[in-house]
Amino acid sequence: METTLIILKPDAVQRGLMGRILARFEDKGLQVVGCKLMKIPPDLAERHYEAHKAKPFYPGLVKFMTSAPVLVLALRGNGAITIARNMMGATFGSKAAPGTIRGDFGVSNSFNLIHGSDSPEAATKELSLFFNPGEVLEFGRAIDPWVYDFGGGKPE
Ligand code: IDP
Ligand code: MG
Repeated sequence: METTLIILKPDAVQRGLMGRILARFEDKGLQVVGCKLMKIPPDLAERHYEAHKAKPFYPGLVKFMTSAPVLVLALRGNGAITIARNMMGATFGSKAAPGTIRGDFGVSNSFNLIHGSDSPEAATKELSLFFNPGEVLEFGRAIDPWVYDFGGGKPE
């Protein structure tokens, strides 16, 4: 099972879209194993987007991400990282396909509603940035035997 770090960005929280976006992930079968409403401090936003430090949009991105509260989520499932990225859609709201979160809920390229880890390495790093030890939980769900086929011993 993989765990990915999702952030519902300030625009998603301000526009009252948290529930509708989270419902998509729950409907898909991904498990919420961590959840935190927070205002990101500037140093944390800078570390989270470290890879983009040299990009022209970096200062604006850090300003946006720290401008108002966000909802930080840890989502778990088989292939959760790729599943969540596909559900998010392309980076720019203007280009994201209909049916995706960015494609359905926004038109802006920088205010694009959601962040999701893009690799297992990024997920490990980002989860440790936003969650303290013990804040990402391990628990079974009553629906798990219907979400996954466990006939072969592991979830399919
Ligand atoms: P991703 O969020 O789809 O992984 P990245 O390329 O990692 O996209 O960029 C991180 C974030 O930086 C984007 O989600 C978006 O908010 C912002 N961003 C990326 N490219 C641009 C740009 O060209 N103009 C303005 N903002 C951008
Ligand atoms: Mg990225």
